[in-house]
Amino acid sequence: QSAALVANSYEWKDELFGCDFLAAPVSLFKHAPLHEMWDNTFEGMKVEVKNTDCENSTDKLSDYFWVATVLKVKGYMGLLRYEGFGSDDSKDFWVNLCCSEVHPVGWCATRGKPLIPPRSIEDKYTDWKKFLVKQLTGARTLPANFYSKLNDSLVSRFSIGSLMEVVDKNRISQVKVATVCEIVGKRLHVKYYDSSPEDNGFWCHEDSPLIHPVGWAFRIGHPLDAPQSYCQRVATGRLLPNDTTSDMFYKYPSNEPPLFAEGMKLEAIDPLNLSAVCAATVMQILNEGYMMIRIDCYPADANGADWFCYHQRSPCIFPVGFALANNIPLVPPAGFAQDEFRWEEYLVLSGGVAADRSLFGARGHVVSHGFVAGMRLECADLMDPRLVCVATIARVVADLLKVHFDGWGAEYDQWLWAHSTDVYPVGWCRAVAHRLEGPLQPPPRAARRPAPRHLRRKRR
Ligand code: MLZ
Repeated sequence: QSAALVANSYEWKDELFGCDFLAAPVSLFKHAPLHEMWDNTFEGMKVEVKNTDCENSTDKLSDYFWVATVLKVKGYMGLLRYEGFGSDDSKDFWVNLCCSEVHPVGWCATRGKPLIPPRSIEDKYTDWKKFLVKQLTGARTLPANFYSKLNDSLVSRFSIGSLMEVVDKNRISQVKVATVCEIVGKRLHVKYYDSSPEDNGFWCHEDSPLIHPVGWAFRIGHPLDAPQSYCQRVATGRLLPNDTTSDMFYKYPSNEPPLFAEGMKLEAIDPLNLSAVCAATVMQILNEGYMMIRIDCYPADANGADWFCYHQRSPCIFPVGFALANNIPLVPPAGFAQDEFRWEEYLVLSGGVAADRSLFGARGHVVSHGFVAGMRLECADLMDPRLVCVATIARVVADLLKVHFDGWGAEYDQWLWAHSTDVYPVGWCRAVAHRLEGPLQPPPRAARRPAPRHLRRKRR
């Protein structure tokens, strides 16, 4: 039941103690397990937990428990203090509240496990039983079904072998038929139908807008790379047991008429470099509100291989002037210097027309996601999406987050929608047994050797 430890995975530990460590609350992540009940549930709760402050705590077989209070919650992590320590914080410790390490009060009694007071305070009271009864009267504890609810919330809609259409990481203008080969915490590891054994495929959350049901490309009019038999099958609408269907995927409103038109100019997050907001062009209108967009700074000779499908309701496209208004450096079209580029001049020069502001809806006005700069989280590195890394919110602009990977340069930063399924609360990886990448550490300083004698400077 307890999530397995993943080798070489980073563990949030001492940094959690810092008063300045601000974890994004679990309730802000609508795709995260138990988000609906998490915040305000634990603080002040009493739980039963392993007693590591006892004589034979190093003995692997020791199975002593004690009661503790959850003092603070940061992400999925809880700060615990053993009962009896009063205001003494010297033995406080953090646990991942999802990892079956904490139990409801009464759990030990039903399992015949001994409750033994911590050694450092064993002389503090003579009648520990009386003390505990007093402390526990009227106390809240973990709901008995907590871990079964947690397990339920981890069950994926997909299974190993599920067939879907996934953006081709090597040619972003097409989707490829792919199969789910692994699922960790509702993140799907998919392999393209024609991938070589060395190819690692692609990773994304099951609610990601980058994956689609069988038949999607055909319906939308989107380029597809698939075996011929697949195309024939899709054309006839015949489904096989492993085929995924529309109801299993993230859905944009699809009954709207197309809002944009070919040739319109806009600003968009570069799908190949998420740290950049770029001048872009609508290249083609597809069905159900989808369209192909090209980032204007890409080199000119790609023959459409660099077009990328965005939905007209995507939170990653913006009206002309959005970057400037929000103090985000805009990457201009190829051939323009960043500090010289002006949309007005460029539109006149190129005869282009800016997509009207009204097409982007109320974007940038309603901000109700709750994220603020400085919050810590875990985030998929979408340039290498099998990696989930420790990260910090560097900026919030309306419903966009600029996520910074701790220790890495700003060129690795990612602009993400605040409701992106690629961000997770602190402790998520451990909770679902996904590997977590730690901060990039500066390389150890080269051991200082004394300079050769003839190069040593003379003392004055
Ligand atoms: N090999 C890659 C991995 C970078 C991962 C960064 N994650 C924040 C590189 O060095 O570019």
